[in-house]
Amino acid sequence: MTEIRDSSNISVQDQTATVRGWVQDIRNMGGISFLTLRDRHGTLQVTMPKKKIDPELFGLLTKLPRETVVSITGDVKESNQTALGLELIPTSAEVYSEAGVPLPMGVIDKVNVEMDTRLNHRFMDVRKPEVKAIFELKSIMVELIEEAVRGLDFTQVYTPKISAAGAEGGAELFQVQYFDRPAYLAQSPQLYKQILMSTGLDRVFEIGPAFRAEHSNTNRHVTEFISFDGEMSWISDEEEVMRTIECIIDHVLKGMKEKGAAQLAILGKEITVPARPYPILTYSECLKMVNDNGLPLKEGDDLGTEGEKIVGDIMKEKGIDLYFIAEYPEEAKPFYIMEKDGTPYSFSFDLDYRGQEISSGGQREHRYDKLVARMEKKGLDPEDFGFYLDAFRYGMSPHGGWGIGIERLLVKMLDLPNIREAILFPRDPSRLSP
Ligand code: AMO
Repeated sequence: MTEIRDSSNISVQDQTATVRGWVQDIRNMGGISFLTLRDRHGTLQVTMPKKKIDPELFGLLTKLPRETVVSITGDVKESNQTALGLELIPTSAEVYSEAGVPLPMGVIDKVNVEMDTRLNHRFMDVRKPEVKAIFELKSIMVELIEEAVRGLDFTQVYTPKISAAGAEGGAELFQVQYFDRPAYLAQSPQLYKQILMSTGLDRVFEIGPAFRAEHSNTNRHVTEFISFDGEMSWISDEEEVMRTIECIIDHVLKGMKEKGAAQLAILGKEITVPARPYPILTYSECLKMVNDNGLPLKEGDDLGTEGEKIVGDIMKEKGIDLYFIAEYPEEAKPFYIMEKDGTPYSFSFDLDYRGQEISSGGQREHRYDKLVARMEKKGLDPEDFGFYLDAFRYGMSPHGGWGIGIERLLVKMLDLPNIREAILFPRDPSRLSP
């Protein structure tokens, strides 16, 4: 019987095989025609010597529009002309779905297509091996993240994505209609992962969507991204959290090199695994670097894209890709971050990867009175956060955690030019479809 094969597991020992996929290209050279059949794993050459093929089959296969989906059965022959070392001589074929003409964009044409055109026709774009490889790597990355964090005894949790209050700043909330009242899309699991620290589930993680109504049209902001959040109890300082993320990222980078080798080869990329421990800079040190390089930021200012880049360039000269920036002014950090008493600073950090923030976190304020005071200082009404504050009134562990934007992590790892390259169907202020 003829077995179903794909381009990764076909061999001359098969003698006959059925292969399914997309017609990538057809070249008619007079007495012989070649059809390139593409499937998930690669391409296979279907060779059609006119005289040896049933005329009806020859007529069908040589006239198929590019990107038509077919199943082709034939004899497997050795060939020194093809990358696989074999070719298929067809004996029968079935057309599952004929592609329209012209195609909205090419799959193999070496012309530069605008990002917008690619995203509008993402189903075509992902047919390109180098685009598909990115999403396979993203999947491998998530598997490795989970492996690492479970190895550290974290429990996976799911928190609501429709909520009554935001945690990361009012202006960036998407409002939705929830029956007869307004609700908001979750900006992060912040409030819920902290509530869980009062339950005894004292190490939790979540990988899920986060929504930000940010009007930024940049290559690193989107309005929906996947956030990898962790929260852990019984910490004595924020460095414990930093070393935990470092351990996870180290596992991910090493694992990607191994499990993602085939996809990395398609992309022509190499992943470097930095030495540990990752250096910890302070905000004040970074501010000085930035000022010395001509960017006039003041104490308390966000380092911003430009500031982060200056620090990234200085670290790059020292051969350092990943580094923490700790002790931000409390003013620059959200209400849930613990202040460093008697100083204007806080127990907070960011993790930067080649000049871009990919994570932030810190030790949280777990003392009820201080937390309420901090909310008031930030102009928030504690009454709006009753469900959150309750968890701090009846026994809360000291804790801290982090949020990592997984697309930013992937983009930096693979040195991609735009966060949209790492999201199948990105959402930004001007894109809501497909
Ligand atoms: P923060 O707001 O810094 O912190 O977000 C954490 C990480 O999420 C990613 N990120 C984004 N990625 C793409 N597009 C965006 N618009 C976007 N906004 C954020 C970044 C960022 O470092 N609750 C805290 C985390 C914590 O303290 O646990 C938080 O959400 O990679």
